[in-house]
Amino acid sequence: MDWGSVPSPRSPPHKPAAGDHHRDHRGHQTSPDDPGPHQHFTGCPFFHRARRPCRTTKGSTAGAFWCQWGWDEHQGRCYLFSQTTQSWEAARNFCLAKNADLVVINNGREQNYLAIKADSVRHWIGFTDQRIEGVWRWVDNTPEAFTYWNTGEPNNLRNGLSDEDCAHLLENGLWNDVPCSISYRWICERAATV
Ligand SMILES: [Ca+2]
Ligand SMILES: [Ca+2]
Ligand SMILES: [Ca+2]
Repeated sequence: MDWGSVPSPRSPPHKPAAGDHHRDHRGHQTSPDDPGPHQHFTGCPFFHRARRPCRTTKGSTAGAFWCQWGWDEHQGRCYLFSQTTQSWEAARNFCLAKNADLVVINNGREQNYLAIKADSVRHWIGFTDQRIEGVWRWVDNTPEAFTYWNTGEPNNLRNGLSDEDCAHLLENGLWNDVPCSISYRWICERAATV
């Protein structure tokens, strides 16, 4: 990366790690899954972050977007990849509290991006058949136009206790249904700010 005439940074940018909790400059406790109220923005030089939003231009068609610190921007959407694990319901509530929701995968391009970012770790997505067995619905009621199920899934395999009613990304990026009470990482999605 070419920093041009910018002086050498005094310290490297902070990269949150699992279990890494700290307090930000306003005294708010933050965590990897809850970046807190920093006025930091992805895609900006780190020395720029605390001063004002910087804007990143994505290609020639998307215009300028930004996401709050801790979120990743892609095609005008912001994504938060959790560092901890929770049940599907708790993960969804986390996203809703961030004015977001569990990720809705609309097409192959979004699927490819998410599979790469998930880095072979299982993550909840916002797809469930809890209401009517076998009728899969996105959390935002997006029509089921794109699916990427693993071979033989969804199979609603009964593990003795409950149906498999919540979907997640497998290590290979394909989807599987499992009981919603299992604890996995998750991905939140919301619109980027233009
Ligand atoms: Ca989406
Ligand atoms: Ca099911
Ligand atoms: Ca399954």
